Amino acid sequence: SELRKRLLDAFTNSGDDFLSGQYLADLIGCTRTAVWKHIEELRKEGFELEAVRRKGYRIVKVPEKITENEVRLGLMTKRLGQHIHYEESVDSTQKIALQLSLDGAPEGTVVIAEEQTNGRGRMARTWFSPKYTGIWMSVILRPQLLPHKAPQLTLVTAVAVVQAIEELVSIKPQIKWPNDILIDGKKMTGILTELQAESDRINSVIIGIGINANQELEVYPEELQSIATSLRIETGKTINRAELIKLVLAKIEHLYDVYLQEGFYPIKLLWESYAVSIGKMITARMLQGNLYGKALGITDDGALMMEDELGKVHLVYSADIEI
Ligand code: BTX
Repeated sequence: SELRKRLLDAFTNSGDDFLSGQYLADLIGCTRTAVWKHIEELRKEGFELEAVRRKGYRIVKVPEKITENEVRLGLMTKRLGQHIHYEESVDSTQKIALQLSLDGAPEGTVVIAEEQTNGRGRMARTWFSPKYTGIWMSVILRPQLLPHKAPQLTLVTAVAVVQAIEELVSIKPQIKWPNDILIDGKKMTGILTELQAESDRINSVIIGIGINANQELEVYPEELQSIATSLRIETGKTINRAELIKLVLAKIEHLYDVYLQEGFYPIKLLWESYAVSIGKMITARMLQGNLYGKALGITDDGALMMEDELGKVHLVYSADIEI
């Protein structure tokens, strides 16, 4: 906001000096309570502020940002991430990536933002994407595949993200069909695949990945606190987001190549090895209604196979799963 900007400008100009609440209130034309609220907001964004009675506030640490050079240095890919668009704040990286793809951006173009004000989930849901703490990115792929295969790329991506996390922090997350990555049943990553296609060919697939990296539990809105988690919450450590981005891009590129050359089968095996629901009784919530049954596995197309109580096997292509 405009007030926040002026507050930060004031701190920029004050260097190591403390600024009192009253001084700040006069400067930006609001109450001291409002100043205090803005300070709390800055803390949630990762700023560390020292507060001393009768002196006021000063900034002792600014949040870490993802820099272009940091991502470029040591990036081990040939295509993914060769073109990266960085944004401080966007409504949704998916929207920017879609526009870039319509403008002819090459395969592998990536959009990364520090914050999304209108991050998107599936089925018009929202994805909470607070500033400086997560990985909010969209990757443009242009596979020569029939459009109905595009959902498989969600599963390719899910395996890639899990492998990257395993390698970086030695935790083994689980995948919940089709697109959730969980730690101990809590959602740590969401993947959204959006397709631009004609009837028989894909123009682009835009893969949106949202990874909760460095959030503390308090920053989540109340309704998410019981269902969401971050790598920081799980490991107690601050994650270097640029490192994780590089790893994720490298793993996606590798698995995407395997997929293009050998088909879905090798991906399916990997995916099943991380899947949390296989063999369990689950409820699939779909537009047509709910289905209760045992999750058997996924088909070679990436659909979920479920056996109902009468022993009949159903294929589920789009649903929310409850375990
Ligand atoms: P989804 O529809 O499976 O999940 C959305 C649901 O997850 C929400 O309704 C809410 O309950 C919960 N949720 C929202 N935010 C979070 C969060 N930060 N952590 C855990 N749970 C949450 C999942 O959709 C797909 C999300 C993709 C997000 C990426 S970020 C980069 C790209 N740009 C964009 O706008 N979306 C994608």
